[in-house]
Amino acid sequence: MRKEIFAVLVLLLLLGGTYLFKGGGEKSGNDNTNPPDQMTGVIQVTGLVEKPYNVTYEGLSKLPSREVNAPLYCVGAPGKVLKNGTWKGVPLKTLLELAKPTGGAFKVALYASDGYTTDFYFDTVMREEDIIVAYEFNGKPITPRVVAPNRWGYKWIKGLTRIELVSYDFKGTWESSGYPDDARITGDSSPGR
Ligand SMILES: Nc1nc2c(c(=O)[nH]1)N[C@H]1C(S)=C(S)[C@@H](COP(=O)(O)O)O[C@H]1N2
Ligand SMILES: [Mo]
Repeated sequence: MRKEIFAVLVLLLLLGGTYLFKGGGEKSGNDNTNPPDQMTGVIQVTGLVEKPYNVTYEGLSKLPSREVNAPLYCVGAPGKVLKNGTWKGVPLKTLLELAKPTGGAFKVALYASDGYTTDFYFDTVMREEDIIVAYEFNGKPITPRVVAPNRWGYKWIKGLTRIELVSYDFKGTWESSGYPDDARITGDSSPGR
């Protein structure tokens, strides 16, 4: 009887060992076989700053991060949640502070690889640390994008390439065509323009 228990224990240890061995390898458990493109991109932080710099998409994940739960809504289908879950990323505020703003900034202009742009008021970004540049969604890597809780999807710029502090009233793709600059979601209806 004791022998049998011993045999079972040995078997369990062997199985456990195999499992751990397989699980201990590099990148195991990450079945990211089809990574989002531009995982090797760069974000420029520039404009009214003392120390402009570039951060690679990989470098982002080494900066102080924060997790934010927020649903994504598009003005085109206001009642429908497009994406919902946990976004992990670096506060836009942190990225700006690393560049040492010189003062005189009014807007944060944001540019993407497809030519899309959006913007935030500098004040808003410095006040709301839940506005992040996310590089993970529900534990999976994504091409860095802005997550702006309680704001319409047009603020959630994807494939970010440039963050620029400017003194003037920069308006992004949707904002310049008349959509509200603050993009705040107030009810379940889209903003007029
Ligand atoms: N680069 C880029 N980012 C973008 C857009 C775009 O056209 N290009 N569209 C925005 C709009 S209007 C919405 S509603 C959301 C949609 O996000 P999704 O594609 O992840 O669903 O992305 C936003 N970010
Ligand atoms: Mo949208």
